[in-house]
Amino acid sequence: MSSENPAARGASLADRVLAGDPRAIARALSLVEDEDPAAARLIGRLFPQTGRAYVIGVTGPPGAGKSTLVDRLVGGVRQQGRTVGVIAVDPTSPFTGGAILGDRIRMQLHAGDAGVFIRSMATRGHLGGLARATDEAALVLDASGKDIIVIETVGVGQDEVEIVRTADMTVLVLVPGTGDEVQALKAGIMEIADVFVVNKSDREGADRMVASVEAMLALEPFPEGQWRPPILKATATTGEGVPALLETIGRFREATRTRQAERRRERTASRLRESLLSAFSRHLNERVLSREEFNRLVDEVAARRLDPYQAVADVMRRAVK
Ligand SMILES: Nc1nc2c(ncn2[C@@H]2O[C@H](COP(=O)(O)OP(=O)(O)O)[C@@H](O)[C@H]2O)c(=O)[nH]1
Ligand SMILES: [Mg+2]
Repeated sequence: MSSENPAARGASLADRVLAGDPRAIARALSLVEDEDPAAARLIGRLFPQTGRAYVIGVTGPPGAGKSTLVDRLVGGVRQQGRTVGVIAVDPTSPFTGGAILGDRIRMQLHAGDAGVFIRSMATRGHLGGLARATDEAALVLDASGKDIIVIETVGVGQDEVEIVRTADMTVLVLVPGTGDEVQALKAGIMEIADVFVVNKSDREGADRMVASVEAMLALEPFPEGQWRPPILKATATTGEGVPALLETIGRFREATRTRQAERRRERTASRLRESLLSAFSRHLNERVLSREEFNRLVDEVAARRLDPYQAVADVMRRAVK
């Protein structure tokens, strides 16, 4: 199996991923996470076999109960006879390993069930890279034949919003007593939520939280026939509210079936544009304009001997030759 030739190694690894071999999936995810050059070839092999899985993003503040809820969802999805892969992205604990440890324990819950694969990914310091790694990890799980993929991520900023964009639908998990946080979250995460879950409903203040999300949604116009994000209550620790969430997920999927293709196409366009831009800027830096040359250009422009438009035009002429 182990070959000196990475391309050959990639090939057989791809076949094993496609066959759903858990060890191959784990290996593939490590390559993706490490941004190993072999990952690009592997993804290339897997890509034609992807696009079948339905991807659900689960996001919300740390400690909201996302992992507990995802565990319950995994159980529910398995009861429906479908397979599921989970990617837990936790940029907040790259050093403590707390989340990773927790996810090891979660994995043991489903150990021996080949229909479940759970993996944690920590940040490598740059979230842009993490968004790409999450994308690719979802492709690996998709290629491995998982029907449902859940991406769990801490919803705090724009980068996490980017991660969640990989998903076909997004579940935002909130908890009672964080009304102020609703305001804070509003700018980024709120508008991409397709379903709100007020978790820890066994605690004081769940109804107030529901009311404040409702008040916020009331400000937004939802045209006739457009999906209006429902607000569900749940207690992940007991499983209460989980069947309703599963049912809502199914309803959303049905209601947005035609829009979904459009949504995936938009995502494809934006990812492709990003990749082209980054490839082009790499080309520019590595092949066209050395740092010294760039600095010389800056000197010329700063001294008014060259105008910036001319500078760009000159570089572009060399870049596209
Ligand atoms: N009381 C209560 N505690 C919960 C509930 N759901 C999760 N928890 C607890 O909240 C803590 C954080 O849960 P976790 O799933 O790790 O949150 P995450 O950081 O959002 O993934 C754990 O101690 C859970 O047992 C709930 O519905 N009610
Ligand atoms: Mg978690």
